[in-house]
Amino acid sequence: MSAGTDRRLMALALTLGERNLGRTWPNPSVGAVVADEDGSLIVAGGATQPGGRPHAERVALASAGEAARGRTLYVSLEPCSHHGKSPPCSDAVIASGIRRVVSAIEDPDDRVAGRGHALLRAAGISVEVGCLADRARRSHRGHMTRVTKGRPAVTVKLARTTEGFAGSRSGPRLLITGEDARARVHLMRAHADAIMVGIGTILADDPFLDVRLPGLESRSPIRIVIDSGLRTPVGSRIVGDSGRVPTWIVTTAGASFEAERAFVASGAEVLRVEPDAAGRVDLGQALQLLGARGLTRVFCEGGPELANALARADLIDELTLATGRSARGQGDVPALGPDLQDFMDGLRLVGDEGAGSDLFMFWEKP
Ligand code: AOF
Ligand code: ZN
Repeated sequence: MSAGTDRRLMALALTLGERNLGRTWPNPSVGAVVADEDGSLIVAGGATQPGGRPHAERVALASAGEAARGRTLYVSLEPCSHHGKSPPCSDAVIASGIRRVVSAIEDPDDRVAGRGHALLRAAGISVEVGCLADRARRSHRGHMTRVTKGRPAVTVKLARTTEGFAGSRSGPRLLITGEDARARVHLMRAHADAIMVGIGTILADDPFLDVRLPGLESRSPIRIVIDSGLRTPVGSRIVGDSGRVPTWIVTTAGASFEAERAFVASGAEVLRVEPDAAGRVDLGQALQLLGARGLTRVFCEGGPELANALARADLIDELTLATGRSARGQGDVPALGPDLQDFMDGLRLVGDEGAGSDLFMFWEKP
C-alpha cells in the first residue's frame, strides 16, 4: 500500500469526522473508513455520532458488516480500549476481522493512551500510527486540550477594517465583512461546541449568536456571555430565545442573585466563578468550569476586550482574523489590544482564505 493512498484515505476519515465537530462533545469527533488492501474500494465510512456515541469505528464496522474481513481501517484517533459508556472499539475492530489499522494519533485520554493500539497489535493486527498526524491534532484539538488541560480549546475570531478597527464607540455600528464572510463565520459556529462573547458585545450589538445557514439551523451551539456584573439585559435576544438555543451567563460569585432569578425564569443559566484581582470573571476558572461541563471547542467572537484578556491569560489556541476590505464606517476601537498583539508573536500563521472581497487569516499556537 502506498503512503499516498494511506494519506488519501486518512484525509477522507478526517473529513468524515470533522463534519460532526460541535455535535459530539464531550467526545471527540472521530472519522473512520474501511477500505480494501490497495485502497481502490471504499467499503464503509463513519463518524462519531451526535452526543458522542456510537464511536466512529463502530459506525463504519456496522456498515461494512462481513465485508470488513481482511480489510484496512483508517481512523483519525486511536480506537478506545476502555469500558466507558460503550464497550471498547478495539474489541470491535478485532472481532470484525480487520487486518490492518492506520491510525492518525494516539488518544491522550488516560483510559486509552496507547492501550487501544497495543490491544490491536496483540491480536495480530498490523497497526501504523502517525498518518496525517498534524491535521488530526488540529481536528482533535478540542478533545486534546480538554483531556490535557481540563479546558476547551479556544478559537478567537475578530473582524477588523483594513485600518485595524473592530468597532466604533462614538459612531454607528461598523459594517466590516460581507455576506460570504458571514456565511463562513456561521459555518465556523456550527462546528463549535459553544460561541462565547463578552458583555460589551451583547450591550453594543444585541446579537443572536446562532447559526442561520439554510439546513444547519439546528446546529446552533450553546451561547456563553462573560458578564462579571450580570449586566446582560433580560430583554436581550440571547436571553429571550434561550429556550431554543441554550444561553449560559458566566459571572462572579458575588453578582446579584436577584438578577440571576430573572435569567433563570427566562431559561438562561447563570454560572459563577471566583473574581480575579480586578473583580472580573477569572477566565482560567471560567474555562475550567466549561471543560468540566464537557465543552471541548469554544469559538470566541470577541469583543476586542475579551480577546485581549484571553491573550493576557494565555488562553487562546487559535486566532482567526477577518479583514473587511470594503468595510464601511469610521472605527475607533482597535481589533487587536496590546496583549493580543504581543501574544500573536508566539502564533504561527497557518493559512488564509478569501471570502467575497474579505480575507480570513488563521493563526495557531505551535
Ligand atoms: C473512539 N472512537 O469515535 C470516539 C472516541 O464515554 P465513552 O465510552 O463514549 O468514551 C469516551 C472516550 O472515548 C473519549 O474521551 C475519547 O477518549 C474516546 N472517544 N474513541 O475510539 C470515537 N469518539
Ligand atoms: Zn471507541
